[in-house]
Amino acid sequence: MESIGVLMTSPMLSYLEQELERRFKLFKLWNYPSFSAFAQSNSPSILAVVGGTTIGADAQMIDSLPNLEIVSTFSVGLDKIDLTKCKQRGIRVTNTPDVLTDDVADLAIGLALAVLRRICEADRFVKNGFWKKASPELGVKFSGKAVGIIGLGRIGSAIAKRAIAFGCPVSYNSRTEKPETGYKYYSNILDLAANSEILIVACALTKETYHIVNRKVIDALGPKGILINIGRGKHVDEPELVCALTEGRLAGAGLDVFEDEPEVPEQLFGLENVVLLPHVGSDTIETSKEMAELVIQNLEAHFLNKPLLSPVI
Ligand code: 8YV
Repeated sequence: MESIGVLMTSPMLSYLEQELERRFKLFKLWNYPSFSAFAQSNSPSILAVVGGTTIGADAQMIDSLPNLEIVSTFSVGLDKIDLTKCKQRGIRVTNTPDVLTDDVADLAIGLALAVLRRICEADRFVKNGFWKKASPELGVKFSGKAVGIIGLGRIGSAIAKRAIAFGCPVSYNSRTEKPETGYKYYSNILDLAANSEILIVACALTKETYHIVNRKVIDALGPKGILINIGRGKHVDEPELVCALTEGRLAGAGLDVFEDEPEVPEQLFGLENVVLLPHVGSDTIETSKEMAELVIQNLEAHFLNKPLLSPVI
């Protein structure tokens, strides 16, 4: 397979890079001044694209690669891939489901605990030497709080399982009701928000879920509510969120993702009721390696004419 041209769109994990380099003819997009500069001399060589959450495979990229056969993304999220175009061109698409579910669900609960129990603030309190002079602020109890989950797929279900273990009643909104779960279903997101103390975004980003958390949803969650986002930044109307947090219309937020990441609204930097993470949902040593293996195994299966391990298309 050493002669098969694979385009990696951005630096993701050095292990993935090394393994792709060992097996294929790897092109690293970030070594070129622009995509067009890369495409001018290399586009016919590319049979596979390995994308991620920063750069996937958009219409322009797909159109410029006449021999593209497969897009294998180092992510479960598919929002950076033009799936319609891939379908039209008969290009296969794979992602990395299941292997990252536990980590992302763990982080959602971790963010909720961090915001409510003021873990980051308390850490700074100790490290800055304030403990000898003052008392830390009281936190808010997490166990037993009403948790609302937007999207009850693999990750949403794993969050629900964890929340139940904390004694939290769970309700959810998703495209279809899942009566077998026993959790309360709200077909209307406003009703879900109004009946939740902690609202967690765990759905896929699609045209339908863009800005699913808007001003109305934030106001329904209310001044005691906490928003946790481990989905995508574009699920939330960010200026509205910033406004609600600074005006005290929302109690706090735990955010792993942002609308224009790595840009983060600076107004959030000074807020103690907000915990900000640099999109690290699945970033553990164990899971990153499993995601990389899945990316590689999907590519190898494709080029050996074997069934794909995690096909999307
Ligand atoms: C990131 C994710 O890929 O899989 C996804 O869709 O958003 C995450 O798992 C990961 O955190 C890369 O940094």
